[in-house]
Amino acid sequence: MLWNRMAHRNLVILTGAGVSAESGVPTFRADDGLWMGHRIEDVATPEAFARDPALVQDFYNRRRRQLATVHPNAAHHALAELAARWEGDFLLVTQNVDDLHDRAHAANPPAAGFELIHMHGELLKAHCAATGRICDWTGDLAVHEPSPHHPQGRLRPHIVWFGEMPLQMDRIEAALARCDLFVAIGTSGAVYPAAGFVELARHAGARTVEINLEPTMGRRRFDEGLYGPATETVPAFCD
Ligand code: BJW
Repeated sequence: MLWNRMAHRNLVILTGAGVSAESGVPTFRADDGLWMGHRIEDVATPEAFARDPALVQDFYNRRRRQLATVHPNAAHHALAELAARWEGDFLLVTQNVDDLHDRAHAANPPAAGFELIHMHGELLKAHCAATGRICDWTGDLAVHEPSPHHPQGRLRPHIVWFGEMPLQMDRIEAALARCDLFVAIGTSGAVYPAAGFVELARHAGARTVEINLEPTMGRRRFDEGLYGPATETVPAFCD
């Protein structure tokens, strides 16, 4: 065990693309900066969707299909096991839009104080552009998919694009304000507001730990770092 569980009751863990990388889901900011042939900034904005809805729907349709071919890895399962036995509050905030954490927790139901938030949305959901109402969506979305919630509405991916407000920020900020252990796993810290969570946790007096393949640009903001593939470091950390 790498940490004293008794000294920490309120835990917040932030995950990013690195936690799903070994499941076969590509990360966003690999060396070439490309994501399925696109710069993420060119497809993950409301402006891109208005300009070229076919390109954006196709981008998310391909990712939704790919999700059916991947599985949770040892890091997702270690976090689910931790959630099953954690006695305090445990907020798992993921920036990932895949459902790999959800599947791991479904196989290992969490204790009462646990909550999972997808702050950047979910690939397997769509929302009505007119009403904001959310529905499950496992297949492809048509370019102008009619909304079941509004006669003139169209469905779009339930994804938080650049310039849009991430989801459930009130709950996340409230948990950070009282957390005493904050861990960021597999995220580059390139995107705000998630990149600023470590500062909110530090302000609350929390111990802060970065777990990543390699030290990130934000390494100095953390008390400690643990480096290597998530499928090895996360189970070791959670043990
Ligand atoms: C491994 C590994 C292995 C690899 N094991 N590790 C302040 C300053 C400057 C700009 C802004 C600012 N505030 C807001 C902005 C604007 C903008 C922003 O941050 N822009 C930046 C480019 C600078 N932010 C926004 O627009 C956000 N909205 C917003 O701020 O609203 C206003 C607001 C104000 C105040 C409070 C609250 C709100 C919205 C951001 C939406 C991000 N959306 C995306 C795409 C949609 C989802 C999708 O299509 O999938 O979300 S962008 C993309 O980046 C995706 C990710 O969730 C996100 C983070 O990426 P992540 O997960 O960190 O991945 P990578 O690839 O960057 O890193 C992977 C890491 O894993 C690396 O470190 C590897 O080393 C590691 N790794 N293999 C362990 N095996």
